[in-house]
Amino acid sequence: MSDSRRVLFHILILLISKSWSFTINSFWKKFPYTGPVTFNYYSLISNSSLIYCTATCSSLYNWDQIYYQGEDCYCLAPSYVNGTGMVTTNSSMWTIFKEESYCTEKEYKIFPDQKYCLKHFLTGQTWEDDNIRCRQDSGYLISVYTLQDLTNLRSLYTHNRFMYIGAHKKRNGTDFVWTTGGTVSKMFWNSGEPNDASGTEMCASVLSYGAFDDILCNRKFSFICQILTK
Ligand SMILES: [Ca+2]
Repeated sequence: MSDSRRVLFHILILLISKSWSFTINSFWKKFPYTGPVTFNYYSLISNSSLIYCTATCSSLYNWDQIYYQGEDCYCLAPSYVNGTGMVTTNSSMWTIFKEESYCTEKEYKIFPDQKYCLKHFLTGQTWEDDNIRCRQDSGYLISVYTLQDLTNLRSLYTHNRFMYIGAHKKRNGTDFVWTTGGTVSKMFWNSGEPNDASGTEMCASVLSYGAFDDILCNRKFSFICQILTK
């Protein structure tokens, strides 16, 4: 093998090993977060190229990181709720869709036009605990993208106390983002909110009349879980 061919050969091997190791090792623990953190936002784009995945995650969803394997692309972002939690490697973090029959089994109310079902849990814990409870049902703390979503939420919301919803703020961020993706529309916030009153109001809640307020994440509030349906 000539010198130039040898160099080319080594470059080729390097490229192959790099791409192979990316596929194998591009896992959650690769992400450069040093503190305790839970990845709470995620979205799956099937049959995606790595380039499309990268561009879409960063521009469309403003996610912090991606996980790309095979041709599936996961957009991810960490949450920093009170510095608690751990890096999660559980594949159940990824977006899950269920059949409507699953909602029926779990006693969720089905909203077929919006392709989700909802259930109100009267006894709530912290935002993170409520979020975990929804995940146990393969669901999410409720996201509100439209006025119809808000109407659906209020149809189940029968008390007059705060309730956690599925949005919170990224560390150093100014926008509240939904766990199912996207930012919270300005029209939903109560007048003067989000005001970050204590400097640590990282989680979103809804008031009985349907307006949002940013509040502390460690309060204990009831919540609505949302299961996305096919
Ligand atoms: Ca507030």
